[in-house]
Amino acid sequence: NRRGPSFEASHELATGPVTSPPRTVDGFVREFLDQLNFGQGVKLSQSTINDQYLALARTVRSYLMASWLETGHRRRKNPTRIVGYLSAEYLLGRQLGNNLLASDLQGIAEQAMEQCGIDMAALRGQEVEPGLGNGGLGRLAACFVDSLATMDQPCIGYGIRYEYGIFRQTFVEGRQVEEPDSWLRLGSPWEFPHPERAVQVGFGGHTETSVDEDGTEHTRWVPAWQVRGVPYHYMVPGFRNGVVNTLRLWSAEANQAFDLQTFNAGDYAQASRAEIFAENISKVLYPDDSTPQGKELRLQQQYFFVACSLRDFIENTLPRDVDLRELPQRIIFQLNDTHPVIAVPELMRILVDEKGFDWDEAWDITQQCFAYTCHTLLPEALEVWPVDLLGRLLPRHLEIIYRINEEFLLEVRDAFPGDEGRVRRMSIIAEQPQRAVRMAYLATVAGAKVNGVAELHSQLLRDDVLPDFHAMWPEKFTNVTNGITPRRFLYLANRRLSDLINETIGTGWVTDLEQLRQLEPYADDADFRQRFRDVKHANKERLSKLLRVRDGIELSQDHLLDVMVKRLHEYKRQTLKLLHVVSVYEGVLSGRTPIDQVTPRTVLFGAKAAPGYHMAKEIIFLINSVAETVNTDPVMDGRLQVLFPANYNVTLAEKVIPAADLSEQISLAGKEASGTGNMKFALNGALTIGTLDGANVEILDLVGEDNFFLFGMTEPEVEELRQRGYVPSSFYEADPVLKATIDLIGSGHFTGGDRGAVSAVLDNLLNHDPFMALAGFGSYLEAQDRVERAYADPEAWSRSTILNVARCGFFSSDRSMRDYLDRIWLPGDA
Ligand code: T68
Repeated sequence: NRRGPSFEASHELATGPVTSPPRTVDGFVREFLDQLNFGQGVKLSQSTINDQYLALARTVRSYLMASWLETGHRRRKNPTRIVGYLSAEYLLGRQLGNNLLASDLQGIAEQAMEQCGIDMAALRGQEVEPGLGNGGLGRLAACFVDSLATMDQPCIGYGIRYEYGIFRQTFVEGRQVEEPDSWLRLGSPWEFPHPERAVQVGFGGHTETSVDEDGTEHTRWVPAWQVRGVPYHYMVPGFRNGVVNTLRLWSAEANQAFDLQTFNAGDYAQASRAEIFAENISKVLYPDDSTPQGKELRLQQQYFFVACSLRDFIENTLPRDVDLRELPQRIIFQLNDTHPVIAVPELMRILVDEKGFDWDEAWDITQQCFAYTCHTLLPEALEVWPVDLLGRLLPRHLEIIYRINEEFLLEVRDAFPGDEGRVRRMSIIAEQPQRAVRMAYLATVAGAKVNGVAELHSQLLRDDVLPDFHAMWPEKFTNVTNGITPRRFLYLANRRLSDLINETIGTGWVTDLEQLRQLEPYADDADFRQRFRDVKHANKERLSKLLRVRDGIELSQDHLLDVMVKRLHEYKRQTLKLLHVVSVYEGVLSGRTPIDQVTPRTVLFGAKAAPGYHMAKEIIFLINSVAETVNTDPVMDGRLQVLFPANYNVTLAEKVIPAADLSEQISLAGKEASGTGNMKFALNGALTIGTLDGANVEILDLVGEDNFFLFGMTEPEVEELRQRGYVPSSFYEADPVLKATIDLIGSGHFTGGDRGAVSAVLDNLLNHDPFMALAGFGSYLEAQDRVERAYADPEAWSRSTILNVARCGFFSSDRSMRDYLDRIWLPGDA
């Protein structure tokens, strides 16, 4: 007779609540050893660091599991409108630390590892971050899902499980070399594959139309080929609230791994062609940031993940008994830029072709189910798909887009009779330079709401990018200023500052960041200022240790740490920062500046360039060249250091940002939609040197002019200069410091005498300078002088940094989520 519960009892156990392991050190150790023994199949004594990391991750998972299941159960019982966040990118960062923080297991886990004789820091270091995004847009998505879980708002994050994320950047002789990011190679303990929930996605083929007895037309899409979308689920835990939401990322697989007949006949390559073809779809993240690729594979990725997501929601998540007329009461799909916009014709296709709705009713439903966020202002960054490509890959969707456009243009003609120019301007189909679908227009027409990501950006969106649409539907347009999660970017990244804050005002700020206001009076408390400086100093020490091991770089801890980390883009103006560096060096070299008047400063760059972005790669080479010369020239007496650690990513950001003194946010006004790095720095007690661009405007508003180094033209001034005719060389001629700076670069001083090696960047600056770096140089240098004067007074500087922290609560992504809920997702519920 077997012991243990009877069948009924065990069945009852299986359907009862799932229980977590005991929240004790012993309980944790037991679970960890179980995971090691039964999950990894090793004993502790023989286990590798990777075994231990995987077991630790699975242990943390076990503690979160009950909450995850319970959250799912609760959501199913209580039907509300949920958020379907559709994003081609999620730049998650490492999961272990975040999940320990969310589940409040840090202390227990540390002790448990100690009991097992394991160095927890080494295990943390073993995790490879899932770099499933390029930059700001992908990181924003990760912050948003974190906030929604913390606010107990139902959300499914939908995206792509790229097998290779953003490339790993290395430098070879100062030039960027890209290596594949095989983040899954050592196992990925945070994901749950669900092949049994796979869905089919069609591509290509043709459409067939039939007419039924009462004369109604029915169209059917007959795809030429299909792939399987397999969902992988990730936990998105809220901060210590028992909530765990789900991120559902899709992986593409072939329906038939290989053709056995062909394989048996000996043609192995041919036999697995279908598999390779299908799996290519989710193979790799496109490494372009803020510029669209326009490649067929990219469109395949986009359609693949939205088709999977809509199918998943409608067939597998929505209860069977819900009438699809009620779809808008159950879901709002937020379109994270135009990448998922093909979801609009896909939903129309499902409703009309598959579910038998008539067009008008389907369109009415669809328009309530989508909202669109735009993340750019660069006209060249607005995605368009040539109709021939789209028609070949998704013939039915193209027909649907044509019909949407036809009916939309009727509406335009109705609203603006006789204005054919306007009709042409607003058409979803561009005629020049080739017939193409303007995805931003499609999103604007279909979306219930359209939002920009900072006040200035939303205004420019209304006035410059989509003015005709704004004239037609002013109430559609709104703003939601971006935010960042205080859990990862303050609590986790800056433990020392968090401890100081907790001790001073309590821990309420973690989920209510405006509470940081209570720190304001402490700006005038000398003791507090000293402790604040101690924190900064300790963070610099931590960064210094990391860079020594990671990059073999030495960071001087008594320097002003001046940081510019973000994707490399001309509009962000890394070259302007570099011109400043070279001007300081040139000043000493030429004897204009006595060396003892140079503020000891370390300038730290972090930036990846899109592999195909030639100018950006040249700028990287120039930064590395300048760094090598300046760092080793004895004339500088070690007072100016330029560091450029390779492969800037979320993991490095978490170490760099808390150590920074100065945050460089120097894009040309009207180009950076928002920026979110700017918020992270301010919240960690760095002061900003910046232009009136993106969210800088709002940071300045909140922290006050005395606590922000403002410089440069406003957006209208930029436009005015462009109208007048911008001649960059006239600035070069008129400013002797600028001239000497550029001449020094041009002389080949930084490139071993090779002038050709820098000519592309210099020619571009002197003859085109599309982002007006030369026009900005004078006021930028003047602002840097103000920085140095301010830094010379540590007490006043500390006061400003404390006020920055105290006044930046607004930039919590929890507040962004509140705004989305109030203005877009659940308006009228408030
Ligand atoms: C960024 N955009 C904005 N795009 O540049 C930044 N683009 O100002 C803003 O703060 C951030 O979005 C969040 O709103 C991007 O990051 C991309 O990454 C991207 C990726 C693929 C194609 C186009």
